Amino acid sequence: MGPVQLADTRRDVVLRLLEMLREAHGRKADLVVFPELALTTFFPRYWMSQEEAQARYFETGMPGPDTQPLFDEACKLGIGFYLGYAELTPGGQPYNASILVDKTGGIVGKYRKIHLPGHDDHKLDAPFQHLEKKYFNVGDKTFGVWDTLGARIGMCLCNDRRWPETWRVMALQSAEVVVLGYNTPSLNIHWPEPVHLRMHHHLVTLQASAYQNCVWAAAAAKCGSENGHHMIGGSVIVAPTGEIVAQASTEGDEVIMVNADLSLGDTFRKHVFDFARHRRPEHYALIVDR
Ligand code: ING
Repeated sequence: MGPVQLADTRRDVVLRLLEMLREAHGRKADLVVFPELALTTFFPRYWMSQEEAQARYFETGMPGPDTQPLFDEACKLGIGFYLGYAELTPGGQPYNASILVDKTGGIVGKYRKIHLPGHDDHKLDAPFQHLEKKYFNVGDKTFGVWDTLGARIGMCLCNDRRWPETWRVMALQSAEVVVLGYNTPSLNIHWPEPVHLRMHHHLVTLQASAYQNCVWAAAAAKCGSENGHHMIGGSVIVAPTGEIVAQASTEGDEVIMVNADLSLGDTFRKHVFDFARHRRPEHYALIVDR
């Protein structure tokens, strides 16, 4: 998905999401993966008060008036979707959240981002901020897997994909597919990182994680330049073999698709990564204890 500018309304964005949903349906897709924080610009790049952020960029209801058309169309077309958005709970708690919606337009799963990158202070000399630690709580439940749309589907969000624990917790729940959205700035504000490394780390992470956990991975970027702030593209679908089977080539609204054979993960689960036979959790305590 291409950029969302500060001036773009949720209505503008939902019209774009509807277009992509219809194109995916036309290509016989069962599930569409939209990006993280898909309804607005990536606002954690800006310093503002919690109150202002919540008033401008958070959803107090899902579906809400602006997103209801997406649920209605999905139900009419008989197609499910993953959507990332900023959630403000009825109790006033803010999360970077995602939902899994089935072919009846019902929300079957909810996830709240666990690995929040960046900082919570105002970095005055930085070209932009990355304030997820300021605007969001850490997710309140672990990575989940849901039986829907004919598969066991796990969800995560953006930075979560960089942490091996994310994938293993879902694989230990027998996930067959992991879906995620992301917003990844091209520029690293902490050290002079060559731009090509952003894409390399994004892809190598997904390829290794899909292979090591015997899952299909589908990652959807919000990318391109948002009010002059560029984010990498590279939306991709990776097979359990670790091979990239589809990758976006633009930084605009673009649908990539694969007819995923879920049994492709079986041989890896039966042999190389037969967790029951080969894993030795008695030696892994440091991962949880530290
Ligand atoms: N964005 C980035 C991501 O994990 C980041 C932040 C980029 C962290 C590169 C480390 C390296 O893709 C979000 N929203 O998590």
